[in-house]
Amino acid sequence: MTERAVGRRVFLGMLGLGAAGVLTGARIQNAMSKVLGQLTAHDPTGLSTYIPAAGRFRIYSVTNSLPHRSDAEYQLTVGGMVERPMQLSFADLKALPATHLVKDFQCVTGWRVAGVKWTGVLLSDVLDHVGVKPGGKALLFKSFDGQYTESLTMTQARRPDVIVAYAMDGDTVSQMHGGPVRMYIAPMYGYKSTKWLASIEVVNDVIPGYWEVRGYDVDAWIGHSNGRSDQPV
Ligand SMILES: Nc1nc2c(c(=O)[nH]1)N[C@H]1C(S)=C(S)[C@@H](COP(=O)(O)O)O[C@H]1N2
Ligand SMILES: [Mo]
Repeated sequence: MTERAVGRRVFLGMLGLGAAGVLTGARIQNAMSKVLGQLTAHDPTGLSTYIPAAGRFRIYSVTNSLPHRSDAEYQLTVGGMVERPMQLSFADLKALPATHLVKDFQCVTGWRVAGVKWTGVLLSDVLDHVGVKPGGKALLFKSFDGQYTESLTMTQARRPDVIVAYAMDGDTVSQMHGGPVRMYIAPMYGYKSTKWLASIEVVNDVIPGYWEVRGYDVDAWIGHSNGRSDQPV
């Protein structure tokens, strides 16, 4: 495949973004060169992941860019209404018990990727690690893209299919997919799963996230929200 053909296909993939973040102008060039740089540097043969097709991920970023943190510099800040506020490095997260899930990923715009392998730390294990104070009833997630936020109730957060993910399909979570660390909230539409996760704050009430103040349901159960009837995950 020629370099030109690769670029075209990646470009077409990005056009599949829909309302959730079309890359434009100079920013396309910037994001494209990063994507292509990443492909050639780390994944010269794995191109099919990025080619738009049924059953494939689309890459979304509301900031029109792909923020970067290396594994070595990564820190997850966990604070708010907790006994022991802390910063967890990539190594700290990997030292906590690992949870493996094999589950679909479903976006509210309709695309679904079947049987994705996810590895990470149960969010409930992270919460136990820091100790939730009485009155801590919800969570606020923030991205190091500086814009994206999300929310969960404490009950939702403690489900066994909600993880702080550091690996995906047998590799680290790529920059495009929100690495080094992103959320994966299996039973809810993809917008609940914050990419480029910077912080988790325990709060006393749900604070609607980026897409939720723009009209999507706060409780984003797959098949039971947003007027859709997809098969639950
Ligand atoms: N920081 C951040 N997280 C995000 C988004 C985003 O634009 N920025 N998009 C959300 C949406 S709508 C979906 S469907 C998934 C897409 O994940 P992917 O880009 O790895 O396919 O990420 C979610 N998390
Ligand atoms: Mo989405």
